[in-house]
Amino acid sequence: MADERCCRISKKVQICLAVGLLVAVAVLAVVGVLKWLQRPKWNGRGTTDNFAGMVLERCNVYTQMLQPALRNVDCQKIQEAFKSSSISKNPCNITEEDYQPLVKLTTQTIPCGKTVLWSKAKETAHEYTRGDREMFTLEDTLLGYLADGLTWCGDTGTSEMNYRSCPHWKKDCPNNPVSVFWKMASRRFADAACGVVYVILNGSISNPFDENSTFGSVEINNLRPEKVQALHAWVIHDVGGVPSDPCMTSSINKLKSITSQRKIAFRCRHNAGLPHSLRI
Ligand code: JS2
Repeated sequence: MADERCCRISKKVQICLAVGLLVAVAVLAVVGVLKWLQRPKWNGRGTTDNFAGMVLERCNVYTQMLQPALRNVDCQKIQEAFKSSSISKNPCNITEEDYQPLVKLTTQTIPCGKTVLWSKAKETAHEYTRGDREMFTLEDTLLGYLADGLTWCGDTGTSEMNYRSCPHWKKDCPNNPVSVFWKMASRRFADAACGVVYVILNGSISNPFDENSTFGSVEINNLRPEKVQALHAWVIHDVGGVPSDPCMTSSINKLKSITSQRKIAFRCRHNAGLPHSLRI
């Protein structure tokens, strides 16, 4: 009798354990699927927090304080145009056309002889133009100032920016909002340049001129020989000095040959640290 009861109890315990196990497996499976569904869609970082607010604030600072000549620019419209460039669009199929409304609202003329390009020397270039407000890197123009350092992307089927992830140019796709923007902006910046154009290069790396860089693949090829008299390269190296003249390296000679083929005069100077003026 006691054996029978004991057997019934152990059967109940076994059934309870089996049901509990099944429930646990089901819960784990649901959690796993939810996590998989919520995983970031892309490999790049998501839209910068408060993207639209940052664009509006930067636009106001630039047009009211840094370049008051642009004080009549409509920053609200610029904010809207920037958002609309990628909102509800496939972030791997962005085109330069998507930025045309923004470009039209941020049109700006840079005087001849005031364009500063750079490659692997962003901070040095900006340190220079912060000291000489008459000279402009792309990031010193309104369009570049709005976007510098920011990330943004949307997605089809939603009117929200994607703050979780955006496409990485290599791991996901090249025609993402940020890469297309900088290629378009760099191309336009170089195309509009006139007079003597300056470029600041990094003499502390083995290859100061890289044909695959934005400078080497986009900007150098969009300088117009009929408007640009010369390209003056400044190769800036660490104060520790360099054993030989960085202007005589194969890398710089490659740049020289490209400018020569494009009928643009070329000059190279090198300096340990920032020169007091690029214009010598
Ligand atoms: C700025 C960004 C971002 O002459 C310069 C600038 O006009 C720039 O637009 O393109 C040139 C620098 O590009 P390069 O030669 O590839 O040098 P790098 O040091 O490798 O800089 C890569 C970034 C160029 C485009 N770019 N420029 N601010 O926030 C920014 N994000 C990207 N992708």
